[in-house]
Amino acid sequence: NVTTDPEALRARAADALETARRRTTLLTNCVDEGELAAQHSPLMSPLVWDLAHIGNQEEQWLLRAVAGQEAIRPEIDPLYDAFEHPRSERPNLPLLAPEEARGYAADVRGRAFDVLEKASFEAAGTSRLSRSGFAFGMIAQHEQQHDETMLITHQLRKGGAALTAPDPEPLARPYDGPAEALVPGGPFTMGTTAEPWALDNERPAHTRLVPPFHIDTTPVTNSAYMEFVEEGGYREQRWWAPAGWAMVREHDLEAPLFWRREGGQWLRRRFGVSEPVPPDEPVLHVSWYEANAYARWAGRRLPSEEEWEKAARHDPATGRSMRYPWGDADPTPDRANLGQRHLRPAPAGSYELGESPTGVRQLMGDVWEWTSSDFLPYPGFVAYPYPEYSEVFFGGDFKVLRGGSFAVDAVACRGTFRNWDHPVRRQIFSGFRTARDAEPRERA
Ligand code: AVJ
Ligand code: FE
Repeated sequence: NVTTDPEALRARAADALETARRRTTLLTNCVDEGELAAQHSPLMSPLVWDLAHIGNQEEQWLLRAVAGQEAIRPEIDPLYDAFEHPRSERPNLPLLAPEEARGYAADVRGRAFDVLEKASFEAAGTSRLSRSGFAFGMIAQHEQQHDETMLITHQLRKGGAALTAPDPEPLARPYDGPAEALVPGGPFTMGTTAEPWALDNERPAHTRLVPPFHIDTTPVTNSAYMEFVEEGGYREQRWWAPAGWAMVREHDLEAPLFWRREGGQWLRRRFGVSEPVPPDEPVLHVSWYEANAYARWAGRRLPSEEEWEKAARHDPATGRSMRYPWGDADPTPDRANLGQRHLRPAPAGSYELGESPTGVRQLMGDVWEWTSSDFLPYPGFVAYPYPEYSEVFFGGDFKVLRGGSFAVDAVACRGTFRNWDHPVRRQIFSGFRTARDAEPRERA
C-alpha cells in the first residue's frame, strides 16, 4: 500500500481529487441556485460557501504554499476563512454567486492538475508536502470533509428529497453473534508515522498500555436506544452530565434529532423523506451527551479513544496495529459503508468481511462513533502543515469521534483517523457503541 512509485502516486492523487469533485458536483447541482445560496440552518453555511471555500483552500495551500503561485483572487480569502466568520453570518457576506463559485473552483482545480502533472514524487529531495503526494491527499480529504458537511446541510434542508441513493443490502439473517467482544490488555501502537496521507493529529505512532475491556460488536441500534427513550431516559437527571442535562431541559429534548412521535410510533425525517425509525439500524444524530447518558443507563460507558483504536487496529495474533479492522487493504464496498453510496447506515451486524480479529463489526463507516475522550495531541505532535487544521482545537472543548459514517469517503477513513466536535452536536452523522472494563480474572 505504501508505494513510492511516482506514477502510482500521481494516479492515486488524481483519482482522489476527481472522486471528491464528482461528489461536490452532485451535492451542489441537485438544488437550484436559490437553494445553493440560502441558509438551510443557522448551524450550517450556505452550500455555495462550502463550494468556494473548497476552491479557496486548494488555492491557498496547494497553488500558493506548495507550488509557489501568485494569488488568483486574494481579496476573497477573508470571506472563506472559517475562523473569520461564524457559519450563522456567512449568508450575509458578499459571497461569490453560484456560477462564479463553480468557475473559481474549476479554475483552481485545473491549475492543481497542472501542478500534479509536473510534480516530482522522487523520495529524495522532495519536501514533506510533496512526498507521497501528501499535499494532494490533504486537499482531497479536505474537500471530502466539506462534502460530508454539505450532506449534513442537505439533511437539515426542508422540502422534498434532492438526493437519492439505493439502500444498503438488508441482512440475509439477523446478526446473531456475541453482543460484545473482549479486547485483550497490554501494549498497542496508537497513531501512525508511516501512513502517507495521515493528517497531523494522527501522528506519530506511539505505544499505549490499554487494560482489557469489552466493547459492543455493533453500534447501538435505534431499537436499543428507543428503550432508553421509552423508559424515560430524557426525564431522569441521573444519567446526564450536568451540561447535558441543561441541554435537555433548555431544548426539551426527548429523542435523537429528526425523530418525532406520531400516533404511538416514532418517525424520522431523512433527506426529505419521513419514515418509521428502522429498529435494526445504528442510531444516528445523537450528541455526545445523549450517547453518554444512554451508556450510563445501560450500566456501561463510552469507550475511550485509545480503546476504540485498539479494537479497530490491534491484531492479537501478531501484536501489530493494522490500518483497518480487516487488515491493511483499502476499504471496499463489501467491507464498509462509506462514500455516500447509501444515504443511511446499514443494519447493525452488516459487513462480516469488515470484522476485526476480536469480532467487532462496522468500526469503519455507517456512523461516526463518539468516544469518551477529549481531542488532545499525541505525544510528539507537530502541527502540520498549519496550526489551524488541528492544533487550535486541542484542549477540552471537543470530544473525539472515530470510524467514519456512510458520508465519509475512503480517502478520509482509516483506523487512525480522528474527528472531533462539540459534545452538544447532533446534526452530524453520529452514533456510538458502548464498552465496559473487563473483569480482573480476564486480565491478560
Ligand atoms: C475535522 C471535520 C472537524 O469540518 O471542521 C474542514 C475538517 N477542517 N476544513 C471540520 C475541516 C478544515 C473539520 N473536522
Ligand atoms: Fe475547511
